[in-house]
This record gives sequence, C-alpha cells and structure tokens, in this order.
Amino acid sequence: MKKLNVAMIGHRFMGKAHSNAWRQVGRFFETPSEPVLKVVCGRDRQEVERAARQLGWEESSTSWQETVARADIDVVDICTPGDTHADIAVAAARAGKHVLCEKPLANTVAEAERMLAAVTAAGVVHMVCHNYRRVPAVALAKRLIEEGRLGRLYHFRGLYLQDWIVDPQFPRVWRLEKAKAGSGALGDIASHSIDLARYLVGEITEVAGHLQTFIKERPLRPGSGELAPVDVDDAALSLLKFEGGVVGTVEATRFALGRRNHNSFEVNGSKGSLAFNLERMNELELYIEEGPDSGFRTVQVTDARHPYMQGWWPPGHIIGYEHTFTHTVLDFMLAIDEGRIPSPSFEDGVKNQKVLDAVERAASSRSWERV
Ligand code: SOE
Repeated sequence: MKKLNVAMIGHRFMGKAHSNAWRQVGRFFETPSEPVLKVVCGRDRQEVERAARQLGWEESSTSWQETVARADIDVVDICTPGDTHADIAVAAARAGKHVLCEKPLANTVAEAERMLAAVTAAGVVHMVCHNYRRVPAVALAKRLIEEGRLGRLYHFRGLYLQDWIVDPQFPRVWRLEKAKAGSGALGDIASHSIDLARYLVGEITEVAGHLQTFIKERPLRPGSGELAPVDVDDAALSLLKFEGGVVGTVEATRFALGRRNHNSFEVNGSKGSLAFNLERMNELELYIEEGPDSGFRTVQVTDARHPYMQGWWPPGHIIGYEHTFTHTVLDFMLAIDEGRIPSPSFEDGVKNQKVLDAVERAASSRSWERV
C-alpha cells in the first residue's frame, strides 16, 4: 500500500487528538494509503521529543520551516495556536503539501484569504478541522435535512457552553490573548456552531452580536501575583439571518458553570425538528409531525447504516470525541486520493471567518452587519 507521510506542527491538546486519528484510521477504515506519522514539530526540544515518543511519531523537530520543506512529507497538519496558522499553511502549500488545519482557520479574514489563495494556487488539498461535522449523529442530521424530512427550515439554535475559566484565578493562557487566539469564545467555540449552522442550514448573510468579557485581568501564570489583561470575549452572543429566510442564534460562553463541553443545536422545520448535544453524542433527538400524539424520540446513531459507523462496533457500542478526528482524517485522505477538495475546505474557513468578523463588527456598531 502506498504511504502518506504526515508532518504535524504542534503537539498539545489538538496534537494528541490528531495523532490518535492518524494512528487509528487505517485500523478501522479502508484507507487509500497508509498514513506514516513521520515528524512532529514543536518549539521546545525536550517537550517535542517526549511528544514524539508518547504520540507515536518517528521523528521530532523544532523547526516548522524545515519540516514543511522536506521532500518526503506529503501532508502538513497544523495544530498550533491561530496566530501561526497562516504562515505555516502558506509555506506548506508553496512546498506542494496538502494541508489540514485546526479551527478557526486564522485570526483574521485577511489571513484566511491569504491561506485560501496559497492552497488554491498550489493545487493542493485543504481542509479545516471542524470535527463535529463528523459525529455520526450530526452527519445523520444533515442527511435527514437533505432528504427533506424536516420540510422547510425555520430555525437554527446553537449553544456551545463551557465553564473552564469561571475561576478568576485561572491564568491568562494563550486562548485568552487576542494576539495569539484572535478572539475568545467566539473563535474557539462559536466557530464550531457557525460551521454546523452553515453545514446544516446554509449561508449566513447578516448578524447582530454582543461580546462580553467578565474577568478583565488574570494571573500571568498559575498562582502568580502578576496580572495580565484578558483582551478577548468570555461570551459571544449572536443573532443570525440565513439565505432563504431561516433565522438563528448562536450563544458561546466559557462561563456556564456545570456545562463542560455542551455543544448543542436544534433545527426546526415545517414537518419536524431535530436536536443534538455533544455530551450525548451517540444520540439524535428527532421529532417528525405525524398527528396529535407525535413526540420527540431518541435515535441511537450506532448502526452500521449510520454515517461512519460501519468502521466501528456492533449497534449500541458507543463511540466518543476522538472518533470525530479519525473520521476527519479519513475524509481528508479519501479526498487526497480522489484529487478533490473535501469540506469544510479553506473556502469554508474563509466564510466562517467572515461570520466571526461580522459578529465582532455588529458587537461594536450595536447594529445588524452584513457578512
Ligand atoms: C477549548 O475551548 C476547546 O478545546 C476548543 O478549542 C475545541 O475546538 C473544542 O472542540 C473543545 O473545546
């Protein structure tokens, strides 16, 4: 079987998730090639060597520039904070590598457009890792909507709630720095809800928004007395208008105590509704209007006929968060083999970034803004 040599830049939370996906994909799905975890890249030599050992990479490097230029690398997988995505992706594309990039695609619309231009000019395959599209229950929701089972769509309601920074003593990590992360809850988690909204319902044309920062200064390091400013949003609220008259909302916050990773949405149409919550990710709530006693029912999305489930276990044997990354790299590999661009592509990444940008503009103008 031919080999697909992967270089991964970054090795922390997302690096761990992506490494697992590259290692597992060929063991559960028929892949067109065999992924080789060739080299992992990070800034600190000791840490990247440790990561290579633990995550299963053949080699490690402290230079992403040298890594993306290597002749034996086919794919560059970007798992770094947002401020470095554009430079790495552009260099990788220029070197002729296919690029998989963590979300949000970039920190600004201009950077995202620069990345899209580079991958398009180079003719390489590109994809943004919005992994939640590839939860089987979410892919089933898409299938049901496309089949017209919900009828004409009226509403999308997205909630992405976390609580990991409620404590004011939680340090000012990179995700709370605009220069590194671009924005706060908006880019980190509302971007997932916006991607799901675009995937399931269609393009967003206009937004109203509000951004709130509850804790404006935090310890620079755990336990340190030195404070650093928080210049990103802790919570991001938006009203959305879609092409075709659907209306929606997205609320994203890291201050919803008790909600650890509550990524949920509901779609309402003229014939039915569906609802999903990542914390019960093997289930889809489905309501189809069938007369006076119709009610929501829970579909367990674990049968071989459900999206992606043919690769895993017998019905009822549930899957988890990490599987969504395995499905993502599977679809990326199939697209490389077939010479097509998968979704979400960098073009989707640019469109997502434009919605994030419009929410920021709307929050400061206090009025509706066009995307
Ligand atoms: C942290 O807020 C985070 O890991 C996000 O960065 C991910 O994109 C999301 O999937 C889970 O939460």
